[in-house]
Amino acid sequence: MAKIREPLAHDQIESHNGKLLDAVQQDYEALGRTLARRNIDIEAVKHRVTGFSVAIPSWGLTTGGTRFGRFPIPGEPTNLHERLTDCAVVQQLCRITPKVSTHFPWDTTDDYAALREEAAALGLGFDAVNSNTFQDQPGQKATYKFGSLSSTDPKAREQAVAHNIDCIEIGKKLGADALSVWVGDGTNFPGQQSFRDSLDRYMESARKIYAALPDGWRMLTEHKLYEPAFYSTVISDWGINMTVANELGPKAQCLVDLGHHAPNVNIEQIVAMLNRVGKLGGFHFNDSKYGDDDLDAGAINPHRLFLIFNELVEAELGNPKAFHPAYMIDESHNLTDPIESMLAAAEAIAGAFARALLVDRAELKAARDRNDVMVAFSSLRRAYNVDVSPILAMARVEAGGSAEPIAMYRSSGWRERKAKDRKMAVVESGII
Ligand code: PSV
Ligand code: MN
Repeated sequence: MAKIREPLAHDQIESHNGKLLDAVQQDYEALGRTLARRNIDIEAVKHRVTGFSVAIPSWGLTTGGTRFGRFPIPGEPTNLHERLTDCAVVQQLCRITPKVSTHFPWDTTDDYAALREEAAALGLGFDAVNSNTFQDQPGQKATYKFGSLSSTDPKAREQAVAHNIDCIEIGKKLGADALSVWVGDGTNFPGQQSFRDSLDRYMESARKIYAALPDGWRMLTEHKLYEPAFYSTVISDWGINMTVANELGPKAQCLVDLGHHAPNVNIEQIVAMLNRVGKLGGFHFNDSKYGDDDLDAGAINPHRLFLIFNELVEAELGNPKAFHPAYMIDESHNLTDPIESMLAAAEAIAGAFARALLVDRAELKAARDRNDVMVAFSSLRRAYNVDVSPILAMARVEAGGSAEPIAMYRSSGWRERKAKDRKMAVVESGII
C-alpha cells in the first residue's frame, strides 16, 4: 500500500506528544487502578475506543452559517480537495475519524475514482453518501419549492429519485455502502397538503430508490421535526421514519440526528426502540439547546450523549454481529475553527462511548430486576462520573495521533499557513 501523505508533520506530533507522555502514562495507570477495583480492565476499554470510528461530513470543514449570516475564516477550505485535506488533519490528530461522508451535489467532481485515490493517499475512506433535494440547483428542470420525493409534481419526484440513484452510483465508485436521505419536504400552512397523500407520494419515490440499492447497501432515512418547513414535515419523527423503513424493507433503516427532535424528547429511548425492531441505522451527532441541530456534540448536554451510548452499548451486547450503525458528526460551526470543533466533537463522542463501556451491566440488570431504583441509577451515574480522558489520550497516542489534539493543531500553525495558500471563502448571498 502506498505511503499515507499526512498533512501535518509527523515529527511535530511526536515531539509535542513527547512532552506529555509521562503525564498521559501516569494518568492512565492511576485510572487503570481505580477501574481495576471495579473489576474493569482498562486495556479492554482502550481497545474498544481504538476500534471506534465516527465519520466526518465533507461539508462540515467549512464554517457554517445561520440564516442571518456567515463569517468565513481565512484559510478555510473552498473546494473539495481542501475539505478532504482538512478531514485528514482531523483524522491525523484524533485517529477515530478515518471516513468522510459526502453530500451531493456539494461534492461533485468529474473523476470519482481519482477522488477515492486522493482520499486513500490521505489515509481516508468514504462513508454514507448524502443526497440533496432540499435546494434547487442551477439548470435544474423541476423545482423542489413544494417538495422533492413527496412533491405533487411528478417531474420533481422523478428528478429527486434520479438524483438519489446518481448518488448511489457515485457512492459505489467511492466505496461507500449507504445512502442517507433527508428531505426538506413539508408545509408552512395548515391545509397546505394532505399529510397522508404526501407520505404516500414519498413512499412511491422512496421505493424506486430502494430498488436501486446494490447488495450490501443500506438506505438510511432521516427524520426532522421542522425546518425548513415550519408547520409540518413529511418525515417528522421516528414513528413515521420507522414506518417508512418497515414499508421499504430490510435494507432500509432509520437515521437519528440528535438535533431533529422536540426539546426534551427522550432520544435514548428512541434508540432502544428502533434497535428493538432492527431499524437503528445510524446517527448524526450534534447538540442543541432549543431547536437547532448544529451545536457541537456534547457541548450542551454531555449526559444525554452518554445515555444514548449507554443504549448503544446495550444494543450491541444484545446482537453484536448485526450491530453496525453509521456514525457521523453533523454540526455547523459558525464561531469556531471547524477542525477544532470536529476534534472536540470526536473526543466528546468517543468519551461518551468509553463511559458507557464502564457501566456494570450485571449490577444494572440485577438492580432493574429487583426494582432497586437507586442502585440502577447509580450504576449509570458511577460510569458517567469517570473522567475517561486518559483512556482517550492513550488510545490516540498509541494509534499515532496527538495526546492533546487541539493544542497540537494550534501549535502546528495549519490555519495560518492555509490562510496564505488558500483563497478566501466568499460569503454567498441568500443565506437562509
Ligand atoms: C438536515 O438538517 C441535515 O441534518 C441532514 O442530515 C442534511 O443532509 C444535513 O443536515 C445538511 O447539513
Ligand atoms: Mn443530519
